[in-house]
Amino acid sequence: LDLEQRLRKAVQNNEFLYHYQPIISTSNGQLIAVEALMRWQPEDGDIVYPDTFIEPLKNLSLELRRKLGDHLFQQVNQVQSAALQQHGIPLRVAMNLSCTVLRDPTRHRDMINSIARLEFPSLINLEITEDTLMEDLANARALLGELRQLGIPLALDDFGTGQSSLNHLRSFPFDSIKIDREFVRNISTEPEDAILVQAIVQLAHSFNMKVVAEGVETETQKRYLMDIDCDYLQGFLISKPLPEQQLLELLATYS
Ligand code: G
Ligand code: G
Ligand code: MN
Ligand code: NA
Repeated sequence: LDLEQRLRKAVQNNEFLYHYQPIISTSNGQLIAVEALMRWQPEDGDIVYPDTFIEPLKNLSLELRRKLGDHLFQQVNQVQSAALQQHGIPLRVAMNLSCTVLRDPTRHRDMINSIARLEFPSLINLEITEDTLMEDLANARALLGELRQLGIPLALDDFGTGQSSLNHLRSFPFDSIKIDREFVRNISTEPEDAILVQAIVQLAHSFNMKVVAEGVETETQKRYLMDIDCDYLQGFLISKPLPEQQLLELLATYS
């Protein structure tokens, strides 16, 4: 079977799942949200990461992509319910906006309806990468505006590596930006990157946006990010992305 045929079968068999990576606050160390990251667990094989399937998934039929979306929202609903029941934690989940959803206004409805049907619709954040945003500015403006009206916080993802103009920071209703791990990686070795990250934090704050640093792997990076008043941290130093059960166990240590 070629990849596309295998993906078709995998969606039919519900072989996709989310792993969840914690995002913590620099001010008090509390877990403020988790990012849902897609994984493929074939019935008889090793787990597969999104770089091999995100693009080819876009070629599946509308029906299958809808089925996948429904399945993933069901998982989010399940982990949020379990977090509340087991630990009394209202778990905020950040989901990544797919560019196929963005491009197709009929799927804007799907997205809004899927969120509305959750038990905790107000505990969803959406992340949109600079490149996805740039691909379709008109549709982005429509969908992001609607989501914002529903009270869904929006993050500009992979900030600094994409094609977006700084102008979009103020013309779209973002609540936060996520600094790409490319910049975070070199904070302690490249003075220019350290300066850049500090400038991004200051710029974001002056627009009343929060800042998440991605890819935080070392204590040195964490210390620097705290020194320059970065709001939130995500990365292997805090936690790698975890399967649902492991995330729920980790939540026990936060409650
Ligand atoms: O966790 P990982 O490194 O495998 O994720 C790589 C990238 O794949 C993420 O940064 C994100 O852009 C993309 N990705 C992961 N999960 C999803 C998802 O559910 N939807 C979309 N559109 N992209 C995702
Ligand atoms: O949406 P986005 O592409 O930013 O998703 C985050 C991706 O980065 C995920 O694939 C996740 O597995 C990966 N990741 C998360 N934390 C770290 C980290 O500290 N270091 C590195 N190298 N990758 C990370
Ligand atoms: Mn993301
Ligand atoms: Na990102």
